[in-house]
Amino acid sequence: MLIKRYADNPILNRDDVPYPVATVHNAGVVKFNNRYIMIFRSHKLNGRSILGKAESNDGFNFIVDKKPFMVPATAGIFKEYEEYGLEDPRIISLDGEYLITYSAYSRHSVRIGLAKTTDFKSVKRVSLITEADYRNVVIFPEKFNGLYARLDRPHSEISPWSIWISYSPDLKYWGESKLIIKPCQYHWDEMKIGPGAPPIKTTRGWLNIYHGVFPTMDGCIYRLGVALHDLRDPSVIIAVGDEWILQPEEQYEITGYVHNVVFCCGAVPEEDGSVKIYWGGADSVMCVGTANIEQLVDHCLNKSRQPL
Ligand code: BMA
Repeated sequence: MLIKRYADNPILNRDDVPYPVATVHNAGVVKFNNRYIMIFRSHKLNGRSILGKAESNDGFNFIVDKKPFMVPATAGIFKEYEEYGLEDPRIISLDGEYLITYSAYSRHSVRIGLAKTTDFKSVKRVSLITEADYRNVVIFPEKFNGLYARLDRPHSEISPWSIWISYSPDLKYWGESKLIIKPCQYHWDEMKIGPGAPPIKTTRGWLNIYHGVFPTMDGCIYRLGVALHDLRDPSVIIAVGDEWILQPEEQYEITGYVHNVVFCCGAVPEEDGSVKIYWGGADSVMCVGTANIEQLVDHCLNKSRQPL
């Protein structure tokens, strides 16, 4: 087992939230002032999503804030593009700021919003960084040749949904986009893939924990896998692990708001070489497990599949 599930999973469910929600899932997590900050998604009782915040001393026991952290904007350009809700946040720390990317839903489809905070008390929206039909955008926690880099997941009607990379000088204008990993036919990630947690720097490359989807007669199964990107040029894929690292197996992953889902938006590397991986179970609850970072890198390298 590469990932050891925490014995007291799920670590958060809707009863832990002091305002009415149907779910607590798909959270970004970072360390801030030696505490763990989690920004999670919740469905409200009308089916639209908002983002909540929880804090922890140990990364396992979280207390949820009394009020939501981000709800759809009520003014400006964000109002128009967040009307249907905010989903699946990812958080990174870069240059003394925390950057939060999230899916912004509206009658005009889904695109990616970028917000910044320095204290997790106030949050400032920066820009809508994609056009329509993007989800799962994850920014690297380092720049490359002075440019920000992000993993993208545009939608397509003529090709399975895949992982791309793009760059920006200022977090606002993005380009130099390139396809880097595609789903693999008749394989656990054959239907679509998408970035999961922000990439983790290791001596052998950037470790990318991503999700892959397989269609069955009983609906889709969401699993997690890993890929390794070149340290200097993250558009170069060193390896993609052939086998998944986590699949829905526990009751809280198999049944819920959407069955058979493990979905990751955050992972926290620790100084002892372990990583805490956070995932939403069945789009209903938050879960955590621990893994050894070097073993995840070995998993990519020892048995790989083609990236494209
Ligand atoms: C994806 C997103 C995720 C969700 C997953 C499983 O398309 O909507 O937020 O966890 O489906 O329902």
